[in-house]
Amino acid sequence: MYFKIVIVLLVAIGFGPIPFASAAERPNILFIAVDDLNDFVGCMGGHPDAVTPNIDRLARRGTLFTNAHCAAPICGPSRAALMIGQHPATTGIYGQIHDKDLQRYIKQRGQTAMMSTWFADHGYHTMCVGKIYHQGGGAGAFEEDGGRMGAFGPKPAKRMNYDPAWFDNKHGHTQTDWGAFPDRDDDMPDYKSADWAIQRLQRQHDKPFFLAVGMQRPHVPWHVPQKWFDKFQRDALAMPAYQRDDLADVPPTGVAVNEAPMMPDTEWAIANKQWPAIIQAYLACVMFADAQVGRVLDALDDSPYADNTIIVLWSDHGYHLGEKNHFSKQTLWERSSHMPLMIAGPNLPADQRVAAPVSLVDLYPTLLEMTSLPSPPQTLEGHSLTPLLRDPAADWPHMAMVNYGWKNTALRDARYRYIQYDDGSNELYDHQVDPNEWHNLADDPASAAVVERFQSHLPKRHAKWSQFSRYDFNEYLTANRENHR
Ligand SMILES: [Ca+2]
Ligand SMILES: [Ca+2]
Repeated sequence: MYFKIVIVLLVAIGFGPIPFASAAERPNILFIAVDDLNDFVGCMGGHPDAVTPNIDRLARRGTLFTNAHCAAPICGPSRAALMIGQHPATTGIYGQIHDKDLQRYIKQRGQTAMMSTWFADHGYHTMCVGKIYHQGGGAGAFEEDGGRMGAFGPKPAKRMNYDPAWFDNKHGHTQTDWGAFPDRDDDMPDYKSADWAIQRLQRQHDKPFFLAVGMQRPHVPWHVPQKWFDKFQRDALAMPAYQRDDLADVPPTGVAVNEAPMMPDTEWAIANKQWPAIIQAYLACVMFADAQVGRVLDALDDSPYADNTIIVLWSDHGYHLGEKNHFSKQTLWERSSHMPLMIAGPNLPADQRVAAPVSLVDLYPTLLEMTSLPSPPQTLEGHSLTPLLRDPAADWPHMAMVNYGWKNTALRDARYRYIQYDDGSNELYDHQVDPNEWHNLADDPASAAVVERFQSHLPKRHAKWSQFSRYDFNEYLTANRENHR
């Protein structure tokens, strides 16, 4: 009794745990996704020439997770894992999944609530625009859905830099292209998505809201208006770290699994003198997306909800821009899984950085705790981030896990990245001395104890590939492997 009174007093004078919402005054949630955004963000330091003033100010407003990872290094399974709160190794959703198929999966499985529907079932008004699930609003997973506003378009009549060498018999053409297009920002889907979100922020809401805004740049094609290209001097840009013989110490299965045949590779970009142009285009798209995020943040600040809204910003995975002879996500390496994650909101400390290894699957339990909502019927595999929001140095015994296809897994702790493929071959990188993952230590006898420790954290069970998740993606990984035999 006496102890309780002391705690209450401490909280009242501001020394206690962060007081998360009581049921009566639940905060709103502004949930911002930026597609294919890696750490080329000012506050993350992934590229010295990146310009992202709006995302940077959001980071200063709250907590930036500097070692955050997706659950899968491609759009569909990453987003499904986040919204179900379970890893692909549990759900079997390893490949792309159409929104309607995700709904079918949920229905067939039963006893499972996606995050957006769970919030709607518990008193929230849920709204979505742009890309949140793989194709947008999750086929009815939000009460109001503004759609994707034209998805990755508009596109020029003729591709600007596409090379037919990327044509893949099985998958056809890639979206990959770059260059200044169209003329005006307000022709861009993300500009229209921001408009849609701004209109919702200007409304009177009589229930707490969950507003999800999914920006679609910097996903390919890297087209934005000329003015964004003009912010970067192409020939003065820093080039990502690249070592020509880097893959020599990667097991053959790793070389195969981590290949994206529909994309240019670094050797192509060098031979065709396109690498600086690609970097410029990606940075231009990032800066454009940042500007649209800024418009939404400004609208929140001008609204009655400025002081009672949790803001979360995340990307669905990272992106290689030439590192390891690779452009795209679709690898188990650090570049593909490391992405921005930041959380700001009422009663939360500002200007914090957390270096603990965290995952996008941690968001579901985090937001439930911050809003005092009950747990959904399924077991959430993530861990609430609130201890780290309260104290960035809090004990965090968890690793971040990435699944890419059946039984291919990466694990990240504060220092190392461990990768193991379905045939048992593996990679180990020490980020303390090797941030570019150039030196595979897996076969080094001195690393045996570290490898063993990571192996004890691998999933005990790998769910079989779900019939609802595109299996041609598995065939694609298998075909890659055949090519390397
Ligand atoms: Ca993506
Ligand atoms: Ca290497």
